[in-house]
Amino acid sequence: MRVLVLGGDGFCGWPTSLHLSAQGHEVTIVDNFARRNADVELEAASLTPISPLGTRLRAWQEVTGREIGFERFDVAEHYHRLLTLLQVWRPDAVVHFAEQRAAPYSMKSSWHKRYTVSNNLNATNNLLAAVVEADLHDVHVVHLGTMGVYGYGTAGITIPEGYLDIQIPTADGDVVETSILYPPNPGSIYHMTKAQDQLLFGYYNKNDGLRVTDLHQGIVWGTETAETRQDLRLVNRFDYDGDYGTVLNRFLMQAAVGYPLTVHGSGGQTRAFIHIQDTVRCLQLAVEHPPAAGERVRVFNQMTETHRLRDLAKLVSELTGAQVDHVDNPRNEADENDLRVESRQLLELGLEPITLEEGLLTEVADIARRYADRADLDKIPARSRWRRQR
Ligand code: NAD
Ligand code: USQ
Repeated sequence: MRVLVLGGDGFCGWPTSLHLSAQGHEVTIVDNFARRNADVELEAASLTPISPLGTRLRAWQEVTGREIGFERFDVAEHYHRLLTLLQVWRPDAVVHFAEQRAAPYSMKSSWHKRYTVSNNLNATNNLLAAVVEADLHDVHVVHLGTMGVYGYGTAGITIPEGYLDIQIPTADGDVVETSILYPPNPGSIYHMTKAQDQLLFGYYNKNDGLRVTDLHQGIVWGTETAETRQDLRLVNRFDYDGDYGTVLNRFLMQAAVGYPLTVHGSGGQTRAFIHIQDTVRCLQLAVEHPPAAGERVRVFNQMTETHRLRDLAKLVSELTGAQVDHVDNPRNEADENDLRVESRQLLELGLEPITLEEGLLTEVADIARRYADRADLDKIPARSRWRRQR
């Protein structure tokens, strides 16, 4: 298949592009390097020494003989570049990673809120409008959404895959049965853009019959995949800073450099997780199994397990001897929540989940230790606050 990967230079997009290419798909990446530019803005950098994209692509060709194409433009701004690419290249599937993905970054200031909303919603709307204008009604749009659209209160039920079956009592005493999008309850401006993306998908699916799979992904951990391990120039990024670093990778990195693990508040928050190797496998499964024509937007919960943060910190501490520090929580979020998630559909397509086990945790901590001299400890504290301090 021909697969266009929007945001293919990022943490999930790069290993996904390599994995799809390794499976024999023809891949072209689009990226505007917004993520690399955010590193410049934040004076932070990936713990692993990532190569420029040109070097990455040449290395992949040298190692495997496979070519991955690249177009540099902004999906949210350069509509006609996107339209022309779709018209000329005519992909079978478009994987859409090209959004600002960090909740703390989205909450840093009004500029960051406005940038995140305008980047994410315009990128998604431009893609959908361009698919319609290019008359590519069979193309399969695969979007990376987030588990965070459901919110992190305790729902008291197992969170379904996207839709909730409900019964509504009518005025004449009957009951109407219907299925609605699970009520969104986003916890940051970033998560809110993903909740709004869902409405865009629903609308274009209803009006234009577009085929869409929305992957509600949990927090990704790990860094390397089978493909990125093949050459140092293919190494994936490892974010650890207070804006882009996600919790489990941060704990593993902190343990590796002897920094006390930064648990926000009580650590009673429960979240969904998935290893990066499973992310790329899920993307392959989603791309290779498009929804039928006329099917409603398909939603998969792309996660393999849930964990309470203080349990994760304890596990990492027991493995590495790291101290655990309960710091003030800069976010506005529930201190404790339970989380039960339905995630059958990807398993039915053949996913064999990689779950948290010592070997893998140690491997990630080893990578962090290998590059510890690149760490800037001043970038570790999470300084973006959800509420203005008066
Ligand atoms: P990332 O920031 O590393 O990658 C995103 C890529 O998209 C970057 O290379 C960036 O330069 C590019 N990009 C952003 N806006 C663009 C635009 N307007 N035009 C062109 N390129 C643009 O993020 P990631 O961790 O790889 O996440 C990818 C997707 O997966 C995001 O949509 C994110 O919401 C979702 N997701 C990530 C995680 C996670 O834990 N990393 C979990 C759940 C969902
Ligand atoms: N947290 C800590 N200590 C830290 C960092 C975070 O306790 O040092 C806590 C946060 O307060 C939060 C939880 O860990 O309760 C998760 O934070 P995170 O930064 O790991 O993840 P989050 O902000 O939710 O965002 C990440 C990705 C995002 C994706 C989301 C999936 O950056 O792109 O959508 O995970 S999910 O969480 O399922 O919504």
